[in-house]
Amino acid sequence: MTAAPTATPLAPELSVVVPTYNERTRIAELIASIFEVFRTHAVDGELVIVDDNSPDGTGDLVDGLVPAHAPRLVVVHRTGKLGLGSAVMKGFLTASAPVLGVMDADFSHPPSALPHLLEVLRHTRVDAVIGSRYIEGGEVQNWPFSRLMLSRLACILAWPLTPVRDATSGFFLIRRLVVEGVDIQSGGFKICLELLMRSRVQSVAEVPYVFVDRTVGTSKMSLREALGYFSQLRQLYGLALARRRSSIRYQRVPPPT
Ligand SMILES: Nc1nc2c(ncn2[C@@H]2O[C@H](COP(=O)(O)OP(=O)(O)O)[C@@H](O)[C@H]2O)c(=O)[nH]1
Ligand SMILES: [Mg+2]
Repeated sequence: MTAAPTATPLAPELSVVVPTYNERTRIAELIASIFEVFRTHAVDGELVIVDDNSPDGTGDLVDGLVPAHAPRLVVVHRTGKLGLGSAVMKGFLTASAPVLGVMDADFSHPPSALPHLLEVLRHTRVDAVIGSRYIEGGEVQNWPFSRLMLSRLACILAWPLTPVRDATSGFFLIRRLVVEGVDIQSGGFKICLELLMRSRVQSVAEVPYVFVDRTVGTSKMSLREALGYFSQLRQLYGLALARRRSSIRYQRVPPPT
C-alpha cells in the first residue's frame, strides 16, 4: 500500500495574525470565534498566532488546538517578549495569504467585523483597510478616561503624518504586496502607523468599529511602550520631512448596514 498523496491546500484568501502574550484565558474562545466567522462568511481564512513564550502557557494551549484547524491554524513561538510590532511582522512572514490582517487576542477587535473589512478591500482595491475607533460610527467602550485620552493624544500626534484618523489602530488588513520586504524600525505597539509610513501603501480606507476593552487579563500597554511611541514618532516625522509629503489616497467607508 502506498501513502495517499498529501493534498496541498490552496493558499487562503486572508491570514489574520494575532500576537499573544499571556492571553490564555480567552484565546481558545477567540480562535473558535474567528474560524466560525470565516465559516459563516465563506472566507478561506488562516490564523497565525505569534506567541512570545507566554509564562501562562498560551503557546502550548494553542499548539493543542492546531490539529482541529490544520492547516489553517499556525503557531509561531518566539523565545521571549520581543514586542507586538515585531510579532506582527514575524506573523506576516509566516502567513500564506495575499491579504494580511492584525487583531488583538482579547476580543477588543470584534471577529465579526473581519468580513466587512475584507469586503472593503475586495471592492475598493485599496492597499489597506483600517478599523477605526475615531471616525463617525466608531467608539471606545470601557476604557478609563486616562487611557482614552492617551490613545486620542497618540492619534492626534500622528495626524500630520497620514490622512488616517486612527493610525494607532491595532485592527487592520493590508495587502501582502505592499509590505513584502519592508523593514520596520519600531518593534512596539504602533505597527499600523509604522506600516503606513514605511510600506508601499498608496491608498487606504478607514472603517469604523466599536472597540470594547478587555474583560479578562491585563493590558500590555506600559509607560515603556508610551515612551517608545515618542521616539517612533520622532523617526517617522524625520522620514516625512525627508519625503516632503504623504501621497496616500484616503477614503472613509461606513460600517455594514
Ligand atoms: N507576541 C507578543 N504579543 C504581544 C506583546 N505585547 C502585547 N502583545 C499582544 O498584543 C495585543 C495587544 O496588547 P494589549 O495588551 O491588548 O494592548 P491594549 O489593547 O493596547 O491594551 C494582545 O493580543 C497582546 O497579547 C509582545 O511583546 N509579544
Ligand atoms: Mg487589547
